[in-house]
Amino acid sequence: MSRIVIRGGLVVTAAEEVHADVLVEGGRVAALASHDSDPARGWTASADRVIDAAGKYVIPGGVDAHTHMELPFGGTFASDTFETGTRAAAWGGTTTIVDFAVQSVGESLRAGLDSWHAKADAQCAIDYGFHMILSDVNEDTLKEMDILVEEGVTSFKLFMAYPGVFYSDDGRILRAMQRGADNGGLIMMHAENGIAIDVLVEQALAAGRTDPRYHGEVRHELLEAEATHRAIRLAQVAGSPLYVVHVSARQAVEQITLARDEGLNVFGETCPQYLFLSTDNLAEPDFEGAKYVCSTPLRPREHQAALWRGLRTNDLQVVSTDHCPFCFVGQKELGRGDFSKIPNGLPGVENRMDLLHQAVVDGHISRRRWIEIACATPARMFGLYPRKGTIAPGADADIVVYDPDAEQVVSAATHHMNVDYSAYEGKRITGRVETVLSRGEPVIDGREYVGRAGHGQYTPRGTCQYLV
Ligand code: DUC
Ligand code: ZN
Ligand code: ZN
Repeated sequence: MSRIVIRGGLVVTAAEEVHADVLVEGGRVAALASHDSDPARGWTASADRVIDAAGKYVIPGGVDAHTHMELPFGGTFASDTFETGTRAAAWGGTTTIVDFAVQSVGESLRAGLDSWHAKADAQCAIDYGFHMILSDVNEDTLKEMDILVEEGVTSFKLFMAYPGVFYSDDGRILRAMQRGADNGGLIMMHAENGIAIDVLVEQALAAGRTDPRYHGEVRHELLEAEATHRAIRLAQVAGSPLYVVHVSARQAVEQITLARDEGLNVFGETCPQYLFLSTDNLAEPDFEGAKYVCSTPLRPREHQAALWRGLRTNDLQVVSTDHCPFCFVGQKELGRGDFSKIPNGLPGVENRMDLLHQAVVDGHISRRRWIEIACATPARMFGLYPRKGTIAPGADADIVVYDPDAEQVVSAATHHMNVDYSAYEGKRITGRVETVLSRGEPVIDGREYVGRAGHGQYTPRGTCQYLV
């Protein structure tokens, strides 16, 4: 059994910050001891490998609970495969992803899940689990939900947007929520009023408003807030918890805050693009705005303060990426002359941990909150804790040695995601991943990729750990 000691760093978890040496044995965290204490010296003497973390942070690997590798969308596919996307995730300090398997209309959940397993099997550099997108709620698929929860697919995404594709009406949503209330499955909601949005899309195009920036206008912030409100009340009626994905509008945060103040089990996720980018990007000339088309859309800059505040007050609990990359050339370009044909999604799985560290540097959140929203809470929310999301005896040794002083400039020229642009091109960031272990195996070693496709294992999940 290999023994690794990570020595001399500041161990940061959601709960505490301690100068400790970490002993890794057989892929798990075996023990922590005060730096250079007698036990720690003993480990160092007998270790197969000692990683010097002096001056560095030793943090749990990131848990990105919202990715879409190879997602079919708008006549094309998200450009990262499980192989390229999980490798890029590791470069950015993320050691677990939870991706969305898709049930298409008319198909069983099992068929959708099987095809996602086939895409991911033996391809991943890091561990992964699945949520299930429910596109067709009916008697059979409701029954299948119970089986999936038992098997470790314990969360289900429903869409109030995208009529004709992923959309579920309120009756179907209510039924799925009732089932989730019974079987422990967590309902994740894409909260935008897609029926109303489609009217506005049609009107905008008819009036010749075809540029990417109109994507943001037709997907109105009040239509996010309205859908968020409706989802909350449907969940309340069903007696089910609710997790609202990719919250971007200030008014949607208000709805979540209100619900939580009422004592409801309502949770909210936001993403780096809503914290760092805005409609200014969507309005970039020469169709460059297409690079920033995602749904929910980017909002005017003023909304960012409400998102940061929500993260500080715990009205928002998780930052995931909604990583769903499409190349500018050949993919985003499908929507030249018609913004509604631009595939929706942004790359980001490699950038999340760094951008959130920059938020620590900028004073938006504390260091421990960084780890809480990016590692511990997503692990708890989706039934992976304490195996994932922390550094504690018994946890998987998914550990990142992070240099808080390194300077980097984000660029498509140096990133590892399979996409021809970066949403954060030219952004200066303080902090950088140096070494990444996944279950004790080095994946990134001193800024060198030493991982392999197939190391990453499918990880069945328990149910949400925030429910009593
Ligand atoms: N939003 C996106 O931007 N892309 C994929 C699906 C979604 O809901
Ligand atoms: Zn969505
Ligand atoms: Zn998504």
